[in-house]
Amino acid sequence: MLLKFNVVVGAVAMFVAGGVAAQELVVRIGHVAPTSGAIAHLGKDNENGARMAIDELNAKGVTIGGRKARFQLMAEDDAADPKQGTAVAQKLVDAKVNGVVGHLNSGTSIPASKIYSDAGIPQISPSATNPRFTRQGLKTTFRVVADDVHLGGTLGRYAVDTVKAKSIAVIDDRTAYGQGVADEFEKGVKGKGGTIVDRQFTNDKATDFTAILTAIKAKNPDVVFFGGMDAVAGPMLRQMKQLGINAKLMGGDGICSGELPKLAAGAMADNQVVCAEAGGVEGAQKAGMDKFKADFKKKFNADVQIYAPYVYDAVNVLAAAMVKAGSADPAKYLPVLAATDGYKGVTGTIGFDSKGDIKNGALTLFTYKGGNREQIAVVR
Ligand code: ABU
Repeated sequence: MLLKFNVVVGAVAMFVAGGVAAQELVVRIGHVAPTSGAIAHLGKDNENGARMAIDELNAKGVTIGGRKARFQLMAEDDAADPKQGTAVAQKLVDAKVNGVVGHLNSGTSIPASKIYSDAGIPQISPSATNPRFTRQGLKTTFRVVADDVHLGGTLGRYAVDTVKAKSIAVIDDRTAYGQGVADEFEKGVKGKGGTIVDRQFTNDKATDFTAILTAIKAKNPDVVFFGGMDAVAGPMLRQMKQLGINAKLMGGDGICSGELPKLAAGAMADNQVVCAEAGGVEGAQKAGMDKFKADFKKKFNADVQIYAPYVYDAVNVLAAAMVKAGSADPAKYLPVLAATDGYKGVTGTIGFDSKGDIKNGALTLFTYKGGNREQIAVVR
């Protein structure tokens, strides 16, 4: 009798478990950033932004097309290397991800975008700022930050109009991002009648800048602009100090991290660095960003570096489009994603233009004092 009862209970449990499993919709979100190499601290920051969004979506409970969704993060490391970037993009496509947030770098996001596009999978970059990313005519590429035309141009005009620089030297790291943002900076300077006295280049793995900084020192610039990432800018600041170059160092979002003072190891003077994040909030929207940063610190015991909040918003924008479309099938929710407008995120209001770029993107100018990043202004 007891044996008979146990068999019946077991069958009911299996039926219930099977029923629940059949109802649940697993939604795979790919995330790609360099979590190894010189900018792994930025890659981990981005990845944690994705993890935070996914944990919250699962805790809240989201229904898509009448089925309870369980979001799954598929995090990949591209090491900021274009070849590894395309390899992990193919891996995510083969795993049938429903959407991708990434990659962190323009140099990896651009070649990977063709692979996602061929598979019809939406990709939102939270940090790749090279304009080419959204100008390839692909329907699957989106970006929740401003691009380098906006970023470099604004910094170039700021160098002449506000910093009052009379002579400016430019260095870039020859990456898609570094060279592009430096070119746009130059255009901004020249458009305001400013003078570029030297242009030098390095690479994204370099640690010795003696030759190019010695050449620049001979031109005695007020400002050195660096198109590249914080892992190179930190040692560059140290060597500027060793060579007695007292110029300001300006740069785009790639140098504008919380880690830069540590990477400069005490060689950064107060107000010496001026950089810009390719987004920003002000007024009433600041409270949401402040809360995000506090929650992030509590969850990961780490401060936001730059783009974790943009990754968080990008994941939530994908989820919102799936909910609205009633489907996580990329072909079904892609048109809804493309029509995103007025989405209220922690990084501000998100809507996409016809290219997939953020509408009315902001920039935030920062300097550093006492080793801390301090906001100068939010500009559009
Ligand atoms: N936007 C700066 C870092 C990422 C990139 O565009 O390569």
